Amino acid sequence: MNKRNDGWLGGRADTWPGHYQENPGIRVSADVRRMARDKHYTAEVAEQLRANDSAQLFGDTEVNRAGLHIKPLSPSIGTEIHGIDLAKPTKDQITQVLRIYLERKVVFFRDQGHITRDDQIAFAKCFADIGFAFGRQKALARNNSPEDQPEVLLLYADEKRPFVASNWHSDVTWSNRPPLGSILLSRKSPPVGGDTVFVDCYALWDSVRPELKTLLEGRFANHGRAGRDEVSHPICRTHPVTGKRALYINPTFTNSICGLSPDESSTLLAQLYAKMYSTPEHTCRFHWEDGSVAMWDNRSAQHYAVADFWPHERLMERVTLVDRSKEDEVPFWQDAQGIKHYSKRLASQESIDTPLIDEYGNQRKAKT
Ligand SMILES: O=C(O)CCC(=O)C(=O)O
Ligand SMILES: [Fe+2]
Repeated sequence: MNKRNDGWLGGRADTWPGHYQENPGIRVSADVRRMARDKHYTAEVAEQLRANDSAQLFGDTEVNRAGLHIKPLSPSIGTEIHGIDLAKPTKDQITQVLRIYLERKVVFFRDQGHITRDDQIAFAKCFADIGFAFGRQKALARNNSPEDQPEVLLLYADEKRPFVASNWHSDVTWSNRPPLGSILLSRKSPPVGGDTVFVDCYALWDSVRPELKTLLEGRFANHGRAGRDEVSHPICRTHPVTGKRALYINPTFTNSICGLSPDESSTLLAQLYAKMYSTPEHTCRFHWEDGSVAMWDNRSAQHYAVADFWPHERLMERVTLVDRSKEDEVPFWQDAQGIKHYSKRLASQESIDTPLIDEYGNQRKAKT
């Protein structure tokens, strides 16, 4: 009879030493091996997490001074922000929303059904420029926009049109300049189902094995969709504002890893996806009510709309955010020397003046 030799003792999963060791590490970039032998270090990590959780639960003086209350959906990602009217936010509230958004990767608001499309656009403009459904790409999505408002994307589903984005992705990674985020408002939510799940891509990068990180850092992957030339993006993407690193591949648009054979590439992608999408610790799940709003960061999170609400109606209205800085919206990987590495494959209509590298990560001199 075959015996397991991985230390599994049976019973609860957390009695498995491997699980015990990995578990605290899942929550914070801590050296789990050191934690296993250094009690003081472990106590420091625990203290850091307690302080972090308490800040997420109660907010800090800045949050409270802006009249906001916050509620984390999970330790890793997602916070509901209460006490704001998106039709008339104050300057302080915008500052705090931006801060929480960058830290938590997605934020949510409730009871905003009264806001008009113009209000939604005005709120979005407090943070970024407004794009089209595909960001800078002027092409409109196959879904509709109201005639006079091409910036608004209507995502409608019902018995006859059961469309929903039920696959893991961050938006439009088949473009050289994917939109940085979106603000999605539910005008009509199904009575049950139709939640959206978000995953923390910083945590996904942190949990890649160290030797695999070395292989993936500075490496690019090809992304595409039918009828378009492929583009490439760094697998490990540095967030242009927070400077943190995120795993930036997704099974919806990523076709292959540059510089590997097709077999090697698909095996490695399958391994990465298996790990990425089997860790509920890195996710949060948002249940929509009429008037709920989600504002997410495509650079640090992916999302999945759960397709379990057919035949009910679900109507969402989205405004797409693009970076005010044209340079920063092109995904890059920043190395230890601070050099930003961009893909060289910028289609002519999207090209910008930035230092470029080839798809294998070799730096090329920027034209000055
Ligand atoms: O409908 C949703 O919950 C999300 C849809 C989506 O993927 C998007 O708007 O980018
Ligand atoms: Fe999406």
